[in-house]
Amino acid sequence: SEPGNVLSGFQLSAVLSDSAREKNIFIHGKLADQEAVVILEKTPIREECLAEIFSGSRLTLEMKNDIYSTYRLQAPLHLNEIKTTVVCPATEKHVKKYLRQESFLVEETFEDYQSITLPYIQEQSFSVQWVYNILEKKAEAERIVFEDPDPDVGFVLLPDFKWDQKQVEDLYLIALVNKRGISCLRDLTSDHLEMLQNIFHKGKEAILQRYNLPASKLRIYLHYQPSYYHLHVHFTKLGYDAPGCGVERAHLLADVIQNLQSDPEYYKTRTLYFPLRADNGLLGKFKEAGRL
Ligand code: M7G
Repeated sequence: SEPGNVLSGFQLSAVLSDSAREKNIFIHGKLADQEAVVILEKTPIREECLAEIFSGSRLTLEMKNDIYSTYRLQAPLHLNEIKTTVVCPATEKHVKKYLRQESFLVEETFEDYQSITLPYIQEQSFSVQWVYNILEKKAEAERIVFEDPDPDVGFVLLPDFKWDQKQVEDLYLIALVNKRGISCLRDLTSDHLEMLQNIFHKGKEAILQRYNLPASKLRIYLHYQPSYYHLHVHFTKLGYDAPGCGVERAHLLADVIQNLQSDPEYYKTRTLYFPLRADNGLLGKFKEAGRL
């Protein structure tokens, strides 16, 4: 827990996006003279808290008409928390990542990947220091749900920071591979099948043990393009619309495994499609190359 209130000196410069339906707001500003992105999000109402909400709240009638009435309910403080994520110091890219923007679908052949995408991501991608911190137990060590320490096929499974772990309805974990230097889907060949199958099987098993959620309730996938180029797999609860789990970016791990089984070089020969947001630098590179 953080001493004091690090956000009390926050100076707002812009709202990047917000959603009344998702009950969140992404803001850009300054914290002690450093650029910062702050995400505020109201959390789901948990069934096991209902009794406490009903008995321990103050209720103010707003209107009553026939059989209809609406109230303002002041829930006990600890049930009225706002999940808050802070990125500080934030780079220009972080600010852009959270800015609401129009998207465009890119068609990337393997040649495009080598000549356009790879040079761009080698120069421009987010630091993966946070991943190394987790793998080296320098951060979030107490949050680890499962670990296979094998240096080649092993991984660390832990809650994604989008998940507050309060309810299984919006379960979201990530598996980070121990092995360094595998940046994304494009790097995968049949040499990595053992690692992928290991994540698939042991990840499902660990989630069943810890959360009592069977594989039939899980969506297990990789993103292409990811935001962070150290190979990782997303595990989310089926039916929960996790941000960014849209069909255009998600590749089911089960399909990835089968594709590599039928063609060891699958991801080095296929055209892959993915959306990029309007001011993404990579989109500019595709335009410059006349590929858009
Ligand atoms: P991605 O597909 O590279 O990018 O997934 P996306 O954020 O555009 O989906 C990276 C995943 O790692 C995301 O689901 C993030 O929420 C999560 N994540 C990012 N960071 C910086 C952290 C972190 O520091 N800790 C944890 N536990 N998860 C993170």
